[in-house]
Amino acid sequence: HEGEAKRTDLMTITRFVLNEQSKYPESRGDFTILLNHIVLGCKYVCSAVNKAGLAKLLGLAGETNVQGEEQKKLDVLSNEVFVNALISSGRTCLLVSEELEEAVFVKPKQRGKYIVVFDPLDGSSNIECGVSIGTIFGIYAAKDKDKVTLDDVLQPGNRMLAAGYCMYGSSCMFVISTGHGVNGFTLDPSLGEFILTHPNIKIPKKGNIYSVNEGNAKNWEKPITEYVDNCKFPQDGSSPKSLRYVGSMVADIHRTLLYGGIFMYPADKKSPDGKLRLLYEVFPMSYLLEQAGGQAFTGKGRALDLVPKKIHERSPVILGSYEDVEHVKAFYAASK
Ligand code: AHM
Ligand code: MG
Repeated sequence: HEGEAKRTDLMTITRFVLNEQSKYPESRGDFTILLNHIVLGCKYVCSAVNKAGLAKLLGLAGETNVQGEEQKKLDVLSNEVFVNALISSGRTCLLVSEELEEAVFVKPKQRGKYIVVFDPLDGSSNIECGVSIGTIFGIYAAKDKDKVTLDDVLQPGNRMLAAGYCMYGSSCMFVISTGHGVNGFTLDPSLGEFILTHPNIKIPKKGNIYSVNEGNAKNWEKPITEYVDNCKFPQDGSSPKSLRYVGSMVADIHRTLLYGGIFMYPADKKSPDGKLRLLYEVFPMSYLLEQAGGQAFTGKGRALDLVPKKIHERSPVILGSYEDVEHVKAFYAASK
Protein backbone atom coordinates (compact mmCIF):
# COMPACT_ATOMS: atom_id res chain seq x y z
CA HIS A 1 0.00 0.00 0.00
CA GLU A 2 3.06 2.22 0.01
CA GLY A 3 2.63 3.06 -3.67
CA GLU A 4 -0.95 4.12 -3.00
CA ALA A 5 0.15 6.57 -0.31
CA LYS A 6 2.81 7.99 -2.58
CA ARG A 7 0.30 8.76 -5.28
CA THR A 8 -1.89 10.86 -2.99
CA ASP A 9 0.98 12.60 -1.17
CA LEU A 10 1.55 15.03 -4.01
CA MET A 11 3.35 18.34 -3.73
CA THR A 12 0.78 20.72 -5.21
CA ILE A 13 1.77 24.26 -6.04
CA THR A 14 -0.31 25.67 -3.17
CA ARG A 15 1.36 23.37 -0.66
CA PHE A 16 4.76 24.23 -2.10
CA VAL A 17 4.24 27.98 -1.86
CA LEU A 18 2.78 27.70 1.65
CA ASN A 19 5.91 25.77 2.67
CA GLU A 20 8.15 28.40 1.13
CA GLN A 21 6.30 31.30 2.70
CA SER A 22 6.32 29.73 6.15
CA LYS A 23 10.09 30.39 6.17
CA TYR A 24 9.27 34.10 6.51
CA PRO A 25 7.91 34.88 10.00
CA GLU A 26 6.41 38.16 8.74
CA SER A 27 4.47 36.38 5.95
CA ARG A 28 0.70 36.76 6.32
CA GLY A 29 -0.30 34.56 3.41
CA ASP A 30 -0.84 37.44 0.96
CA PHE A 31 1.67 36.12 -1.53
CA THR A 32 0.12 32.64 -1.43
CA ILE A 33 -3.30 34.12 -2.13
CA LEU A 34 -1.95 36.19 -5.02
CA LEU A 35 -0.25 33.15 -6.50
CA ASN A 36 -3.40 31.06 -6.16
CA HIS A 37 -5.22 33.62 -8.26
CA ILE A 38 -2.50 33.59 -10.92
CA VAL A 39 -2.63 29.79 -11.01
CA LEU A 40 -6.41 29.91 -11.37
CA GLY A 41 -6.03 32.29 -14.33
CA CYS A 42 -3.56 29.86 -15.93
CA LYS A 43 -5.94 26.91 -15.52
CA TYR A 44 -8.74 28.90 -17.09
CA VAL A 45 -6.59 29.98 -20.05
CA CYS A 46 -5.26 26.42 -20.43
CA SER A 47 -8.78 25.09 -20.76
CA ALA A 48 -9.71 27.84 -23.25
CA VAL A 49 -6.56 27.13 -25.31
CA ASN A 50 -7.35 23.41 -25.36
CA LYS A 51 -10.83 24.13 -26.68
CA ALA A 52 -9.74 26.76 -29.21
CA GLY A 53 -9.86 24.45 -32.22
CA LEU A 54 -13.24 23.09 -31.17
CA ALA A 55 -14.74 26.54 -30.79
CA LYS A 56 -13.83 27.09 -34.42
CA LEU A 57 -15.23 23.76 -35.56
CA LEU A 58 -18.51 24.60 -33.86
CA GLY A 59 -18.52 27.98 -35.56
CA LEU A 60 -18.21 29.91 -32.32
CA ALA A 61 -15.25 32.18 -33.06
CA GLY A 62 -16.38 35.66 -33.93
CA GLU A 63 -20.02 34.70 -33.45
CA THR A 64 -22.36 34.84 -30.50
CA ASN A 65 -22.58 31.78 -28.26
CA VAL A 66 -25.60 30.32 -26.48
CA GLN A 67 -25.43 32.90 -23.73
CA GLY A 68 -25.60 35.58 -26.40
CA GLU A 69 -22.03 36.72 -25.67
CA GLU A 70 -19.67 37.26 -28.50
CA GLN A 71 -16.88 34.67 -28.61
CA LYS A 72 -13.71 36.47 -27.71
CA LYS A 73 -10.31 36.08 -29.29
CA LEU A 74 -8.05 34.01 -27.05
CA ASP A 75 -5.59 36.80 -26.29
CA VAL A 76 -8.36 39.25 -25.38
CA LEU A 77 -10.06 36.60 -23.25
CA SER A 78 -6.79 35.71 -21.48
CA ASN A 79 -6.17 39.34 -20.63
CA GLU A 80 -9.63 39.67 -19.07
CA VAL A 81 -9.14 36.44 -17.13
CA PHE A 82 -5.88 37.65 -15.56
CA VAL A 83 -7.02 41.21 -14.88
CA ASN A 84 -10.09 39.84 -13.09
CA ALA A 85 -8.16 37.15 -11.22
CA LEU A 86 -5.52 39.64 -10.05
CA ILE A 87 -7.93 42.37 -8.96
CA SER A 88 -10.25 39.93 -7.18
CA SER A 89 -7.29 38.53 -5.23
CA GLY A 90 -7.37 41.80 -3.28
CA ARG A 91 -3.58 41.66 -3.15
CA THR A 92 -2.61 43.91 -6.09
CA CYS A 93 -2.43 47.68 -6.53
CA LEU A 94 -1.01 48.04 -10.04
CA LEU A 95 -1.13 45.85 -13.15
CA VAL A 96 0.73 46.12 -16.44
CA SER A 97 -0.46 43.87 -19.28
CA GLU A 98 0.90 43.56 -22.78
CA GLU A 99 -2.71 43.78 -23.98
CA LEU A 100 -3.45 47.12 -22.30
CA GLU A 101 -1.87 50.36 -23.37
CA GLU A 102 -2.30 51.92 -19.93
CA ALA A 103 -1.39 50.46 -16.55
CA VAL A 104 -4.33 49.50 -14.32
CA PHE A 105 -4.51 51.14 -10.89
CA VAL A 106 -6.62 48.99 -8.59
CA LYS A 107 -9.42 50.76 -6.64
CA PRO A 108 -8.59 51.44 -2.97
CA LYS A 109 -11.13 48.92 -1.65
CA GLN A 110 -9.54 46.01 -3.51
CA ARG A 111 -5.94 47.10 -3.13
CA GLY A 112 -3.00 45.03 -1.88
CA LYS A 113 0.75 45.63 -1.97
CA TYR A 114 1.75 43.60 -5.04
CA ILE A 115 2.35 44.83 -8.57
CA VAL A 116 2.00 42.30 -11.37
CA VAL A 117 3.39 42.70 -14.91
CA PHE A 118 2.24 40.09 -17.42
CA ASP A 119 1.81 38.98 -20.97
CA PRO A 120 -1.48 37.05 -20.75
CA LEU A 121 -0.97 35.04 -23.94
CA ASP A 122 2.41 35.29 -25.60
CA GLY A 123 3.25 33.82 -28.98
CA SER A 124 0.13 35.10 -30.70
CA SER A 125 1.36 34.05 -34.15
CA ASN A 126 1.22 30.42 -32.95
CA ILE A 127 -2.38 30.43 -31.65
CA GLU A 128 -4.12 29.51 -34.90
CA CYS A 129 -1.90 26.52 -35.67
CA GLY A 130 -1.95 24.90 -32.23
CA VAL A 131 1.72 25.40 -31.38
CA SER A 132 2.69 26.05 -27.72
CA ILE A 133 1.87 29.47 -26.30
CA GLY A 134 2.16 30.79 -22.78
CA THR A 135 1.56 33.36 -20.05
CA ILE A 136 4.53 35.25 -18.58
CA PHE A 137 4.46 37.23 -15.31
CA GLY A 138 6.64 39.15 -12.87
CA ILE A 139 5.80 40.41 -9.37
CA TYR A 140 7.03 43.53 -7.57
CA ALA A 141 5.96 45.04 -4.25
CA ALA A 142 4.83 48.66 -3.96
CA LYS A 143 6.52 50.86 -1.36
CA ASP A 144 3.13 52.11 -0.22
CA LYS A 145 0.02 50.62 -1.80
CA ASP A 146 -2.01 53.75 -1.11
CA LYS A 147 0.47 56.03 -2.85
CA VAL A 148 1.36 53.75 -5.75
CA THR A 149 2.56 55.46 -8.96
CA LEU A 150 3.99 54.26 -12.28
CA ASP A 151 7.47 54.67 -10.77
CA ASP A 152 6.76 51.66 -8.56
CA VAL A 153 6.71 49.47 -11.65
CA LEU A 154 9.46 51.23 -13.61
CA GLN A 155 11.97 49.25 -11.55
CA PRO A 156 14.86 47.05 -12.67
CA GLY A 157 14.15 43.34 -12.96
CA ASN A 158 16.49 42.58 -10.08
CA ARG A 159 13.84 44.07 -7.78
CA MET A 160 11.26 41.46 -8.75
CA LEU A 161 10.08 39.26 -5.88
CA ALA A 162 9.02 36.46 -8.18
CA ALA A 163 8.61 35.61 -11.84
CA GLY A 164 7.28 32.73 -13.86
CA TYR A 165 5.42 31.43 -16.85
CA CYS A 166 2.77 28.92 -17.75
CA MET A 167 3.21 26.98 -20.97
CA TYR A 168 0.16 25.66 -22.79
CA GLY A 169 1.91 22.89 -24.67
CA SER A 170 1.77 19.14 -24.99
CA SER A 171 1.25 19.40 -21.26
CA CYS A 172 0.47 22.50 -19.22
CA MET A 173 3.49 23.53 -17.17
CA PHE A 174 3.88 26.24 -14.54
CA VAL A 175 7.43 27.36 -13.80
CA ILE A 176 8.19 29.82 -11.03
CA SER A 177 10.96 31.35 -8.96
CA THR A 178 10.48 33.36 -5.79
CA GLY A 179 14.19 34.06 -5.60
CA HIS A 180 15.26 30.66 -4.25
CA GLY A 181 15.82 28.61 -7.38
CA VAL A 182 13.31 27.53 -10.02
CA ASN A 183 10.59 24.91 -9.70
CA GLY A 184 8.34 23.40 -12.36
CA PHE A 185 4.82 22.02 -11.94
CA THR A 186 2.72 20.03 -14.39
CA LEU A 187 -1.06 20.29 -14.51
CA ASP A 188 -2.74 16.97 -13.82
CA PRO A 189 -5.90 17.51 -15.87
CA SER A 190 -7.82 14.86 -13.96
CA LEU A 191 -7.11 16.55 -10.61
CA GLY A 192 -7.00 20.13 -11.87
CA GLU A 193 -3.86 20.60 -9.77
CA PHE A 194 -0.33 21.62 -10.63
CA ILE A 195 2.03 18.98 -9.23
CA LEU A 196 5.73 19.52 -8.56
CA THR A 197 7.42 17.51 -11.31
CA HIS A 198 10.61 19.51 -11.88
CA PRO A 199 12.08 20.46 -8.48
CA ASN A 200 15.04 22.84 -8.37
CA ILE A 201 15.64 23.25 -12.10
CA LYS A 202 19.27 23.98 -13.03
CA ILE A 203 20.12 24.92 -16.60
CA PRO A 204 23.06 22.92 -18.02
CA LYS A 205 26.31 24.95 -17.89
CA LYS A 206 26.58 24.64 -21.64
CA GLY A 207 24.18 23.47 -24.34
CA ASN A 208 24.22 22.42 -27.96
CA ILE A 209 21.19 24.34 -29.22
CA TYR A 210 20.89 27.93 -30.45
CA SER A 211 17.54 29.62 -30.92
CA VAL A 212 17.07 32.83 -32.89
CA ASN A 213 15.00 34.17 -35.80
CA GLU A 214 17.61 33.88 -38.54
CA GLY A 215 15.28 35.67 -40.93
CA ASN A 216 16.56 38.85 -39.29
CA ALA A 217 20.24 38.00 -40.03
CA LYS A 218 20.52 40.67 -42.75
CA ASN A 219 20.13 43.37 -40.10
CA TRP A 220 22.08 41.81 -37.20
CA GLU A 221 24.97 43.41 -35.35
CA LYS A 222 28.40 41.93 -36.08
CA PRO A 223 28.85 40.00 -32.79
CA ILE A 224 25.57 38.10 -33.33
CA THR A 225 26.45 37.30 -36.95
CA GLU A 226 29.85 36.02 -35.81
CA TYR A 227 28.43 34.01 -32.92
CA VAL A 228 25.75 32.31 -35.07
CA ASP A 229 28.39 31.59 -37.72
CA ASN A 230 30.42 29.94 -35.00
CA CYS A 231 27.42 27.83 -33.95
CA LYS A 232 27.34 26.39 -37.49
CA PHE A 233 31.06 26.29 -38.25
CA PRO A 234 32.80 26.04 -34.86
CA GLN A 235 36.35 27.35 -34.97
CA ASP A 236 37.59 25.01 -32.23
CA GLY A 237 36.74 21.76 -33.99
CA SER A 238 33.72 21.03 -31.75
CA SER A 239 30.41 19.81 -33.26
CA PRO A 240 28.03 22.41 -34.71
CA LYS A 241 25.00 23.33 -32.62
CA SER A 242 21.41 22.43 -33.51
CA LEU A 243 18.94 25.18 -34.36
CA ARG A 244 15.51 25.21 -32.68
CA TYR A 245 13.13 28.15 -32.94
CA VAL A 246 9.44 27.87 -32.12
CA GLY A 247 8.76 31.61 -32.23
CA SER A 248 6.92 31.33 -28.91
CA MET A 249 9.12 32.75 -26.19
CA VAL A 250 7.71 30.53 -23.46
CA ALA A 251 8.35 27.35 -25.46
CA ASP A 252 11.81 28.47 -26.56
CA ILE A 253 12.80 29.44 -23.02
CA HIS A 254 11.32 26.29 -21.49
CA ARG A 255 13.42 24.14 -23.81
CA THR A 256 16.49 26.27 -23.10
CA LEU A 257 15.96 25.90 -19.35
CA LEU A 258 15.65 22.12 -19.52
CA TYR A 259 18.12 21.23 -22.32
CA GLY A 260 20.53 24.16 -22.11
CA GLY A 261 21.76 26.37 -24.96
CA ILE A 262 20.97 29.92 -25.93
CA PHE A 263 17.95 31.98 -26.97
CA MET A 264 18.40 35.40 -28.54
CA TYR A 265 16.25 38.26 -29.72
CA PRO A 266 19.06 40.70 -30.35
CA ALA A 267 19.09 44.31 -31.47
CA ASP A 268 19.27 44.81 -35.22
CA LYS A 269 19.45 47.71 -37.64
CA LYS A 270 15.69 47.76 -38.12
CA SER A 271 14.83 47.27 -34.42
CA PRO A 272 17.61 48.74 -32.28
CA ASP A 273 15.74 47.62 -29.14
CA GLY A 274 14.94 44.16 -30.42
CA LYS A 275 11.32 42.97 -30.26
CA LEU A 276 10.65 41.62 -26.80
CA ARG A 277 9.14 43.72 -24.02
CA LEU A 278 11.28 44.48 -21.04
CA LEU A 279 8.79 44.38 -18.17
CA TYR A 280 6.76 41.27 -18.90
CA GLU A 281 8.95 39.23 -21.29
CA VAL A 282 12.64 40.01 -20.84
CA PHE A 283 12.68 40.58 -17.05
CA PRO A 284 10.70 37.52 -15.92
CA MET A 285 12.60 35.17 -18.25
CA SER A 286 15.97 36.69 -17.29
CA TYR A 287 15.06 36.32 -13.60
CA LEU A 288 14.20 32.63 -14.08
CA LEU A 289 17.32 31.92 -16.14
CA GLU A 290 19.58 33.54 -13.55
CA GLN A 291 17.83 31.65 -10.75
CA ALA A 292 18.51 28.43 -12.67
CA GLY A 293 22.22 29.25 -12.95
CA GLY A 294 22.20 30.81 -16.42
CA GLN A 295 22.72 34.39 -17.60
CA ALA A 296 20.78 37.09 -19.42
CA PHE A 297 22.65 39.77 -21.39
CA THR A 298 21.41 42.64 -23.57
CA GLY A 299 24.50 43.07 -25.75
CA LYS A 300 25.60 45.81 -23.35
CA GLY A 301 25.09 44.48 -19.85
CA ARG A 302 23.04 42.38 -17.45
CA ALA A 303 19.40 42.40 -18.53
CA LEU A 304 18.01 42.53 -14.97
CA ASP A 305 19.86 45.78 -14.25
CA LEU A 306 18.03 47.79 -16.92
CA VAL A 307 15.80 50.55 -15.58
CA PRO A 308 12.62 50.85 -17.66
CA LYS A 309 11.45 54.31 -18.66
CA LYS A 310 8.14 53.22 -20.19
CA ILE A 311 5.92 50.27 -19.34
CA HIS A 312 5.92 48.80 -22.85
CA GLU A 313 9.62 49.39 -23.53
CA ARG A 314 11.53 46.78 -25.55
CA SER A 315 15.01 45.40 -25.02
CA PRO A 316 17.37 43.07 -26.85
CA VAL A 317 18.04 39.88 -24.91
CA ILE A 318 20.47 36.98 -25.13
CA LEU A 319 19.89 34.36 -22.48
CA GLY A 320 20.65 30.77 -21.63
CA SER A 321 23.41 28.51 -20.35
CA TYR A 322 26.13 30.34 -18.44
CA GLU A 323 28.99 29.40 -20.75
CA ASP A 324 27.07 29.97 -23.96
CA VAL A 325 26.19 33.52 -22.89
CA GLU A 326 29.85 34.05 -21.92
CA HIS A 327 30.75 33.06 -25.46
CA VAL A 328 28.39 35.68 -26.95
CA LYS A 329 29.80 38.28 -24.55
CA ALA A 330 33.29 37.51 -25.85
CA PHE A 331 32.18 38.37 -29.40
CA TYR A 332 30.74 41.68 -28.14
CA ALA A 333 33.92 42.46 -26.18
CA ALA A 334 36.09 41.72 -29.25
CA SER A 335 34.00 44.01 -31.48
CA LYS A 336 34.55 47.09 -29.29
P1 AHM B 1 3.81 38.55 -29.33
O1 AHM B 1 3.76 39.16 -27.96
O2 AHM B 1 3.19 39.42 -30.38
O3 AHM B 1 3.27 37.15 -29.34
O4 AHM B 1 5.35 38.49 -29.74
C1 AHM B 1 6.27 37.88 -28.89
C2 AHM B 1 6.83 36.65 -29.55
C3 AHM B 1 7.67 35.83 -28.64
O5 AHM B 1 6.93 34.82 -28.03
C4 AHM B 1 8.69 35.27 -29.58
O6 AHM B 1 9.91 34.98 -28.91
C5 AHM B 1 8.87 36.33 -30.59
O7 AHM B 1 7.69 37.08 -30.58
C6 AHM B 1 9.08 35.81 -31.98
O8 AHM B 1 9.22 36.86 -32.86
P2 AHM B 1 9.57 36.65 -34.39
O9 AHM B 1 8.34 36.15 -35.03
O10 AHM B 1 9.96 38.02 -34.88
O11 AHM B 1 10.70 35.70 -34.48
MG1 MG C 1 4.23 38.93 -26.05
